[in-house]
Amino acid sequence: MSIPLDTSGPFMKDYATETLCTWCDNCGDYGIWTAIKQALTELRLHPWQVLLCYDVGCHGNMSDKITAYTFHGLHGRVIPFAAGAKLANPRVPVMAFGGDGASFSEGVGHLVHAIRSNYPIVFVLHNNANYGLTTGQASALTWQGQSMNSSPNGIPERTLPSMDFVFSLEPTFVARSFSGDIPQMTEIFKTAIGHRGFAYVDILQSCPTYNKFATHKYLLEHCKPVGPDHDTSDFKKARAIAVDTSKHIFTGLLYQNKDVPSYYEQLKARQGLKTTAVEEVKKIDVSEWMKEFV
Ligand SMILES: Cc1ncc(C[n+]2csc(CCOP(=O)(O)OP(=O)(O)O)c2C)c(N)n1
Repeated sequence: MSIPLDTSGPFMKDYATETLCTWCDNCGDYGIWTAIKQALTELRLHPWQVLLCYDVGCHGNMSDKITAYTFHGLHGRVIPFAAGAKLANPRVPVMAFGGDGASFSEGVGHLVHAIRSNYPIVFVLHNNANYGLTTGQASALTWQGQSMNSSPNGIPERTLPSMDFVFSLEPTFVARSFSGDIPQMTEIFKTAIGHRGFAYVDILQSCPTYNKFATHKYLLEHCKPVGPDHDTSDFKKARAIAVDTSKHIFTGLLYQNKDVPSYYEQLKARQGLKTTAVEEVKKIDVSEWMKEFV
C-alpha cells in the first residue's frame, strides 16, 4: 500500500531562503534557527502567518535567512517593535529574538516592562554570554573573571543573575534550553507560541569563537531536562531550580501561569471588538493630511 504524500504543508523548506548563512562553524544559532522552523512547521503555521522580529547581533542576521514576515530593528529594541506589531494585529503569532547584550544592557528596560505588562509575544534570548557580532566583548551575562576581547585581564563585575532577575518580575512563562537540543527547543517554542502572555525563553547558546567557558561540550554535560514530575505551576520551586546552576542547568518548561490575562486582554478599549487596529486604520482616509507632506 502506498502512503499518500502530504502536499498541504507547510514544510521546513517553505521557511528557507537563498541567503547564505554567515555564522561561524558550530555557532548555536544554527540549532536555534532549525528549531524555530521545525516548531512553526509542526504548528502548521505558514511563513505568511507569522512575524519574527530580530534585534541587532549575530542572531539578528537570521532575519534574512528565514522566510516569514521579518523585522530587523535597532540594538536592544526588539521587544517594543514586536509588542507594537502584536497589539496592532493580535491574530498573528509574534516572536522576538534578542542577544544577551541587547536584552540585559541596551534593552533591559524593555524586558522589564514586557514581563510586567505581560505582552502576548514570545521572547527568545540567544544567550551566548557575550557581544558576538562586535567580536566578543563582555556582556552582563559573561562569567565574572573571564578574559574577553574587551577585558583581557578578566571582567571584574559580577555576572548579572538573569534568571533570578526575570523571576523577580513575576513572569508568566519561563523556559530554558540549549542550542544543541533541537527537539527540546522545538517543543518549548511550540508551547511558548500557545502561551497567553509574555513567554520568556532562555536559550543557552554556544559561541565557539568568543565564549570559551560555556562551550557546547560544557552545556551538553551540564544541561538536564526537568523530569515529568516537575510542577510548572510551582513558582518558588521553578525559581529555585532556574537559579541554582551549580550542579545541573535545568532545562525545559520551568514555569507557566495560564491565569494572568495578557496586556491586550486588559485593554478596556479593545474588549468585545472583532476587528484589529490594523483593519480599523485602513478605513480612515488620510489623503487630506498627506497633502501637507507633498
Ligand atoms: C544602541 C547600539 N549599541 C551598540 C551597537 C553596536 N552593536 C551591534 S551588534 C552588537 C553586539 C550584539 O551582541 P548581542 O546583543 O549579545 O547579540 P549577539 O551578536 O551575541 O547575537 C553591538 C554592541 C549598536 N548597533 N547599537
